[in-house]
Amino acid sequence: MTSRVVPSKPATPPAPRPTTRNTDVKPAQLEASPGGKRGTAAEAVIRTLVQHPLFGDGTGFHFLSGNTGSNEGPIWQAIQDITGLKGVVHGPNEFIAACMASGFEAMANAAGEGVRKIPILALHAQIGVKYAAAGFDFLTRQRQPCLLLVGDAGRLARQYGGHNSVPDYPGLLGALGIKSVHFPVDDEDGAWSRDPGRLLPALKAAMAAVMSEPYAPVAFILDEDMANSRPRLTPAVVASPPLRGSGDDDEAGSRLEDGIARAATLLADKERPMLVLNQEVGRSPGARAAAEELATVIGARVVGCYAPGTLFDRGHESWCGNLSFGDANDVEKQIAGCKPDVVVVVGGPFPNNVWPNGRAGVPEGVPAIVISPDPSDETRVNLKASVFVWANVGIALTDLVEQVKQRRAPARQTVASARLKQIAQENRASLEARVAGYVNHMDDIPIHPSRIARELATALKTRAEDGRLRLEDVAIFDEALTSSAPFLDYVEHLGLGAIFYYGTPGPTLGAFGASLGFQAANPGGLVISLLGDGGADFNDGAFIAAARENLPVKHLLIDNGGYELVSLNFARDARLRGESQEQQFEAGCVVPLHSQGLIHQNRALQVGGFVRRAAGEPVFGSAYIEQPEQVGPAINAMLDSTGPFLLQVIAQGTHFQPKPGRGRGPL
Ligand SMILES: Cc1ncc(C[n+]2csc(CCOP(=O)(O)OP(=O)(O)O)c2C)c(N)n1
Repeated sequence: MTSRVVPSKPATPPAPRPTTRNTDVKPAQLEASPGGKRGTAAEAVIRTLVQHPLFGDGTGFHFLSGNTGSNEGPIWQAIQDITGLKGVVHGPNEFIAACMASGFEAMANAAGEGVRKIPILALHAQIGVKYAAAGFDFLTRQRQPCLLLVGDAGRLARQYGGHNSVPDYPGLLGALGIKSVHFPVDDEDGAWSRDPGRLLPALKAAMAAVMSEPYAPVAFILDEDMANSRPRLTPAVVASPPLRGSGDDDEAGSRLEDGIARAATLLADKERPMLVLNQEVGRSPGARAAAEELATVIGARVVGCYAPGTLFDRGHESWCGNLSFGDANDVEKQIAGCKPDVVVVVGGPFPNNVWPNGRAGVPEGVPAIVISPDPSDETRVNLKASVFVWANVGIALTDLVEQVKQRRAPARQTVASARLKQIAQENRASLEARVAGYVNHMDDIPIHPSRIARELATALKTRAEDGRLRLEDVAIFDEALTSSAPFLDYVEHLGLGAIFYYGTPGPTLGAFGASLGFQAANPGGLVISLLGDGGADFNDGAFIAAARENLPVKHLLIDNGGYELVSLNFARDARLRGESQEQQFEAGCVVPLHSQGLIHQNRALQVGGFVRRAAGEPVFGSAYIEQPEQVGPAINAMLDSTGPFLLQVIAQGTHFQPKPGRGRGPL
């Protein structure tokens, strides 16, 4: 394929720019004073947090990001004094900081041992929370525990009658999916209690909320003047709550037992069960192993819903991939296409975990079992659960497998095993067919995403085979959107299932920040961030964080010169209007969403601007390529680099690439 709009094409691959570790970037380590320095209320808050094992290691944070405004001087002062900034990764803005926190949580709690580390975001009430709102979408959509530590102008602002410029601040947070606890405490009668003795109980309440299932971000909002007061409080010790379903509440225990018994009975004689997994599986102890065993025992088709993490063995015979979201009834259509006779929804409802679109997802007449720690999931999105199991999904699934085994006739296992073989064969055949289709595009100019995907997967496989890396140490954050499909296909095709392959939870374009959070949670790991040029437009600030903090993420930018996904949506709208194929294509080519113009940002040059002060050398490795034969060498240079790296590949849009004679010509 050729295009008139491809700019200059260097004949030989450009030499990659230097890739050195910027070890001299950080200033000398600040001295930590774990006991505090100034006796402020803010110090009591920070000391209470860092001594809790979910938030810190006693001296510093596991991960704290954010960005300050005018109202939390005492909080940042306390962070610096007490921790010496240990665990702090400064967010260049609140949006990026929120995405980083999301990535950190996803990676830090992915080992199947449950929630081990909770990130903290320190923000400014007036503006910071608003700037972070798009990043909160990552956190709330994935039901991630994250503590927001918000500094508020408080009394000062109220004196001017301009409290946060939002009349209902808790309501604003609530609408964004965030519960909040405030200090001073807003008493029932509308008075503000400023009793310092109530500060740490309020903090404890926020910590308990963020540590408890169902997980979600929780804000603790502290007025500046209170943070700055000196009540000389002793830091509080806060207990971690038990998982839902593991406590010693007899009534809850027998309700759980009853629910599991009914679910097991329903499953025992089904022919075509389907398992829909959500992200709760990833962060619940034992849930993944139990889900895999359940799938084997009942011969289920397994799909991921809002489940971007590696929450299931992608090499398992039952694995059918992630559901896709586009039209409102997509999930329903895909599930109906499998003709299930029962659907088990694990860890949250669908099609949308947080803001339901009102569609049940499970086709009419098919019984559904919903397992979730969130009681509102029983009826969310109009899903009428035949059985609802209210518990941590690891606890529930582990019990459920045992109960199904006890209830089921032995001959059923033979049937289930045969069905699994058939599911695996079907999936393998369609994967092979897709890969065969990619082969035709290997030499395309502009470069086809499948060429990049094949080179990347091959390079990782080669390095794993010759011992240069362990696949278990590799994470891919995939926000390549319309360029994404071949990446996961090649990872599966080449048997690289051990890679932590994380599809974006969307719709926020936050991969840059989230991948930095991955790296912060796994400093020795190899993190590859796949993203588009549209995504890059929103995330420039993450380059700053990567360079300053020396977070050596490999950013692989697939630059198709347009907003293909948005264009696809425009084409869909044309289809819904009843327009012809030709008209749908024209609708998708709308400029500038699909510009493919001659002038664009050479981001490889851009990140070359991050230099060591002493020598003026770039600290951010980079390369910019346009030719298919450059892809392999550039990917190797990227993987060989020790610091942050940006590889920008000028690629084709797979749906709306301007064809010769149509679309935009040279400017
Ligand atoms: C923060 C944010 N703003 C706007 C959007 C709307 N949006 C969805 S996809 C998209 C374009 C993405 O373009 P690109 O990353 O190049 O991927 P492509 O669609 O070309 O595959 C935009 C702007 C969004 N998801 N997130």
